[in-house]
Amino acid sequence: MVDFAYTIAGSEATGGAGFQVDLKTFQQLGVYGMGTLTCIVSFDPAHDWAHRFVPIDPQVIRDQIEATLAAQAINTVKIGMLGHPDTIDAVADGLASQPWRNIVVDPVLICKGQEPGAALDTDTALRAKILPLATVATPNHFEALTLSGMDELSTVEDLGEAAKRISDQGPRYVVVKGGIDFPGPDAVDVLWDGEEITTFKVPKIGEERVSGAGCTLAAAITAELAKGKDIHAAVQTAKDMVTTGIEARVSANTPFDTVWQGAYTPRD
Ligand code: PXL
Repeated sequence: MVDFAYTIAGSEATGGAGFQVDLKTFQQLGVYGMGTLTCIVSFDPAHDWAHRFVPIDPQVIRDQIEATLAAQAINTVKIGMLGHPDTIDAVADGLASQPWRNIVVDPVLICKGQEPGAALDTDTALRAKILPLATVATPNHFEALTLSGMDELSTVEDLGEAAKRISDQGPRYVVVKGGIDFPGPDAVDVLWDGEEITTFKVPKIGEERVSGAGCTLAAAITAELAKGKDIHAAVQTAKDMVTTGIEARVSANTPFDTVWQGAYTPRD
């Protein structure tokens, strides 16, 4: 029997983030991917790869969610980039239309290369309407700082404290991705499961940002939860997939190399 995973996310046309990454990750992990587009991001090669952002009409988002949920009994969804308060309303309504086993929220506040604080009303709506619905949240370093209200995240204890504070806002499980912004030689992620902190650590592969690492991690957690894995096993598989995907990264003319999900072979 096939397991289904659903992504509600934005398109990033070069394949280095968002919807494209989610579907590649789902496929590689052996789950049937379904998806609803929230926005279209087209980098601008003539202007330093700046983000050109177009939101999808909220009614079209509602229609996509309606079609997807009518087609299959789906219990696991990943929420990626939303980008506009009207999008957030459409997605919150869609989520409220049925019960879910797993709602994985990757709280995309800004993309790489964007200015922090570019869209404060969107961030506020995300925190008010989407984060409380999450069963799992996967903030990166910047998002964890913003959502926890902490001044710095420079130790594993800080990452754990941020995860707990974010969990207080709704999500049962919080995975904070330390990434390249976390000081030291290791790429550190922590999982707060409501009772304890688990640390996932591998040596950093280079000191450069790689596009798609965060999306891949959250999508892989989603796929594994869809298969019925528990959160600890899901995060471990996701971490292994991201590490392998960064080792095999694809270079591009964009400012960042991108993760290659196809390099990872699932163990089961
Ligand atoms: O990495 C965050 C992200 C998510 N989704 C889309 C994006 C980006 C960053 O560029 O474009 C669609």
